[in-house]
Amino acid sequence: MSAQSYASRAETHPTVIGRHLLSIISSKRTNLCLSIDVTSPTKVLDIVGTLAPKICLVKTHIDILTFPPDSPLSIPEFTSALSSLAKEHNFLIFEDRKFADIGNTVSHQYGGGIYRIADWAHITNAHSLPGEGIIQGLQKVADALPLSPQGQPEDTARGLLLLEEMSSAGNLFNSSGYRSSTLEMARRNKNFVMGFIAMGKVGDEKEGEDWIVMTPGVNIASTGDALGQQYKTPEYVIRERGSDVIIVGRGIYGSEDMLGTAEEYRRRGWEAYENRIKA
Ligand code: 6AU
Repeated sequence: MSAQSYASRAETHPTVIGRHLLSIISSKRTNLCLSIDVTSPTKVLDIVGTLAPKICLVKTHIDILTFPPDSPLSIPEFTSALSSLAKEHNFLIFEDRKFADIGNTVSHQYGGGIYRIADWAHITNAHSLPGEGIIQGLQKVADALPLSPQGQPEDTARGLLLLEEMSSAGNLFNSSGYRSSTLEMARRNKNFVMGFIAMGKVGDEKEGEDWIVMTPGVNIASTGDALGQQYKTPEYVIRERGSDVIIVGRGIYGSEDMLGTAEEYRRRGWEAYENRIKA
């Protein structure tokens, strides 16, 4: 379990984007990532605009948004509006793309197509199932991003999370060796892999390892949904299991008082962290 503060890890994390995220978490006192699985682009921007002070990260699924011909926003207009909100309110953007193909294919999916994910998402994620080429294919795109003349290094720094575990019922991540092989793959690519999607701490802190772990399947009002999602509380995830970031979707945007509920998740996630580092 990490007893180190977010602030001290913000000085030493091996990736630029990891240091940047940890410093946002520390200065805004929030380890809450808002996951926003609604399908209207304008609604996404409205919700993010309202909840921005409470969050360190917004997690998108760009491919569930609908952009009909009469849509008030094009895809680039949407991503540029989201990027402006991120700059203004000091949070990062995580596109939950869960890449899962060979390196050559994912490089096109990440850098091109209609979404151009690498241009606007600071963080994305991938399955380790296809082997290490997936990391190399994504990193090639990230490394080729141009830095704007007045930009900061973190503006175009990119990071990858590997899926080490999932929250859904009956997932196959416990099959022998899968999780340890995923960790080994991350260890060989430390300048791009910043951490994991997992249910709790990953890696060996005594060996100086520092992975940022983000945990989905967090809800304080429900234990699951009808399609296999399984929920835990912020206290369990952050304090008991040593994760760093809670990812919350329907628990927040499905509630009547979104701002009040987001504040409750922020406070509980933050207190769970403070209790962990003091323990
Ligand atoms: O809070 P929810 O249940 O409304 O949304 C959870 C979000 C969804 C999922 O695609 C995502 O978290 N997710 C992931 C991620 C982040 O990779 C992995 C996982 O194991 N479980 C999960 O729910 O947008």
